[in-house]
Amino acid sequence: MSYHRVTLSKFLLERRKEGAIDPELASLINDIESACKYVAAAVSRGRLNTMEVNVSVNVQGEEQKPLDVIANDIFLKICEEGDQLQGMVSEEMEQPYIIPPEHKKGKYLLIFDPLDGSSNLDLNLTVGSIFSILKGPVGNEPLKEHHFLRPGREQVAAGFTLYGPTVMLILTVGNGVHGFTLDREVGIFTLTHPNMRIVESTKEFAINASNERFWEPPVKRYVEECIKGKTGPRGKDFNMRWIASMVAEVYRILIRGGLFMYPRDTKDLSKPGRLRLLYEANPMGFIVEQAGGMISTGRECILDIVPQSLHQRIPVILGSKEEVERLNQYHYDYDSGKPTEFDSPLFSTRSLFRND
Ligand code: AFP
Repeated sequence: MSYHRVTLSKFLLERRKEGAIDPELASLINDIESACKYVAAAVSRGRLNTMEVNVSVNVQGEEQKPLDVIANDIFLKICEEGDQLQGMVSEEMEQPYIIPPEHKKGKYLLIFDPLDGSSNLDLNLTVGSIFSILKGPVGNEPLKEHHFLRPGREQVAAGFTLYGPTVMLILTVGNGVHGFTLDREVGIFTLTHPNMRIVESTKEFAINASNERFWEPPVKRYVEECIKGKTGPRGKDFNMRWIASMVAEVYRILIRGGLFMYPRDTKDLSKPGRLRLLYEANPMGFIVEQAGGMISTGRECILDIVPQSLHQRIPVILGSKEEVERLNQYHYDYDSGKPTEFDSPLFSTRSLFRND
C-alpha cells in the first residue's frame, strides 16, 4: 500500500498554490468533504439510524425520507461552523438559511441536494449528495434569496458524492473533473480518478421510458431511432439504462460515456421538467462541461439560464457531446417546423445525421 497518495486536502493545497482557488474555498470544500463523510456513515447504517426521525413533505411536495432530514442537518451544522459561508439553500428547505451572527461571515454561498435519489434508499441502491458553490454579495449587503439565483456559469466549484459499494466524491473547481475514493478505514478521500473525460460518441442512453406518451416529438424521435438500432437510421445498436438516481447516472457517463435525459414533458404542465435547476442541473452541468460533455434543455445551454426561483425545475439532457448536439438539432428542426422523415408515416429510414 502506498502512503503517498494524493488526498483531497493535498489536492486542494496544490490548487491553492497554483492560484486556482483561494484558501477560503479550499476550507469550504474540506467542510463539505466532512459533511459527506458523516452522510456516508448515516446512509450505510440505514434503518439502524432512522427509527426516530420525524419526516414530512418537503417544499417540492415530495415525501421526505428520514435520511433526507438527517443529511440536510449534517450539511447545515458542519458547513455553518466553517466560517466560509453567508448562507445555504437546499432542496429540502423552502427558504435560504442565513448563517447566524455567532459565526463569522464568509464570502461563499452553498447550494445542495443532501441526498439525491433518496427514493432508492429502501432498495439499498446508490444515492449521493450534490453541491454547488457561488460567490456571495460583497460589502454589507444583507443576503437575500435573489443572490442565489445566478446562472450556473458563475459557479466556482461543484461536485457530488456516491454512497454506493464505494464512497466517492467527484469535484470540479473549474480545471477539469477529479474523482476521489473514500478509504473507509482511515477516513481519507484519495484521488483515484484524475482528469475524468466524457467520450464524445456513445451507444448508451438513459431515460424514464414510462413517460414516453408525455414527451415532445424531438425526444420521441431520438429514442425511437436509438431503439431501431442497426436496422434504423442510426445504424448501430444502443443500450438503455435507468437507475432513477442522477448521481449514479452522471457517474456512469463520466466513466463510459452516454446520454441522460429528463426532458420537458406534458405530464404535469405546472412543471417544465422533473429536475431542479439549482440543486441538480447546474452542478451536474458544470461537471459535465468540465469533463468535455454537454448539457442542454434541448433548446439552450442550462448553464446560461438565469434562475427565476430557488426550486425551479428544468428539462435536462446531458452527456456525450455528439448525442446532446443531435438532440439540440432535433429540437431546432421541430421548433422551426422543418419536416423530418420522423413526421412522415413512412418514417423508418435515414436521419439527417447519416451521410450514406
Ligand atoms: P429523489 O431524490 O426524489 O429520489 O429524485 C431523484 C431524481 O431527482 C433524480 O436523481 C433521478 O434521475 C430522478 O429523480 C428519477 O425520477 P423518476 O422517479 O421519474 O425515475
